Amino acid sequence: MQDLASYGLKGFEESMELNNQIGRIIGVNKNRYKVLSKTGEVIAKIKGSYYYKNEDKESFVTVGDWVILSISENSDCYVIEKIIKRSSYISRSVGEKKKMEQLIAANIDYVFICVCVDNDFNLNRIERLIYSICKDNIKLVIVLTKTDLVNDIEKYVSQIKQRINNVDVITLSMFNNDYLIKFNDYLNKGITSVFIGSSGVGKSTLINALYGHNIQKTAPISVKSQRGKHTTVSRELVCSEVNGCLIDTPGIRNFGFWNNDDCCDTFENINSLAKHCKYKDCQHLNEYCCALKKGIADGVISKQQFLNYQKLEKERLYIDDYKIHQKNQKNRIKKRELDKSSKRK
Ligand SMILES: Nc1nc2c(ncn2[C@@H]2O[C@H](COP(=O)(O)OP(=O)(O)OP(=O)(O)O)[C@@H](O)[C@H]2O)c(=O)[nH]1
Ligand SMILES: [Mg+2]
Ligand SMILES: [Zn+2]
Repeated sequence: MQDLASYGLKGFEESMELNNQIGRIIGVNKNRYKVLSKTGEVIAKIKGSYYYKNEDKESFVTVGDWVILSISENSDCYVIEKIIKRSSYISRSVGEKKKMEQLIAANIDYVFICVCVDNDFNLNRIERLIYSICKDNIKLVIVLTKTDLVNDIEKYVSQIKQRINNVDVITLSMFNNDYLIKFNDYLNKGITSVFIGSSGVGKSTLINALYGHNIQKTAPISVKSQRGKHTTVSRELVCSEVNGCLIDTPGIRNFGFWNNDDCCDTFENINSLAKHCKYKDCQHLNEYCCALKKGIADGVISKQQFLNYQKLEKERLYIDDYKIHQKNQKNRIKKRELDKSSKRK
């Protein structure tokens, strides 16, 4: 029997039918899901009617989801009947023309943003990740990996602290024995964490160490490109008694914005300064008495941060418009179908 509390199950009190069970998605492979239920690991599919009603099939169920499974007595296939309301989740946008939300992980407490101190280190990208991920119920922590490759790690930490508000930074090298202790303040039984970052930064190596066994494949980075080889190809959740549930993800370098919560204060300094612009609708371009332009000239905010802010705000507005457009389009199609069927009657 599996102890689902150590897999992060908290106070679930919904009544279930006799032949149903609760389980957590621990792996996704196309439309088959690896689920951990109290009797062990099983493979399940989503209930047909549920599946066909939803258009964004790939983003439908994700690692970390809690689900209700039905167990048929005369077949060995388990069916996902329902997804239990998520306490939190992170997602990104994928696709070029037709944008879609891709869920990355659900019911998580921590996101560890892993950044390697070599050519992976880029403040704009770290800021983008934070801005795109920040959510009410999730704590974000930056993990600077492979510190053995540089002599002046504090330089990297202070650059982050200068640019990003209120963020914890962990620095570590797998060649230094103290790195596991650095997670003591965060990880515990029943806590769920997801590790994201570019390929080759050492996510799987770290997860193996926190888990206590080599469960995730790792590989050296390519000598030619100095980048990772995308060794991890799917998202997977493993559970350790001491460090809770750990979700490994494939390397993601570009993280497209989809949504964040109002709690997001990534650009708090810029937003509060912008309130002092003379014009309410100031675009911070060449307007008279623009507080942001003055802020840059006076060195109160950095030009790089301002440019990154503009880029991300543009992307956010585009995605917001896109979502409204998509919703209207769906409503129009629905209405047309309803009209057609009422004419037939
Ligand atoms: N120098 C150094 N190398 C490390 C450290 N941690 C991991 N590595 C090496 O970095 C390489 C890539 O590590 P992985 O754990 O596979 O990286 P990953 O982030 O999981 O990569 P993907 O699965 O492709 O996303 C491996 O050869 C590791 O041995 C470290 O602290 N220092
Ligand atoms: Mg990996
Ligand atoms: Zn302005």
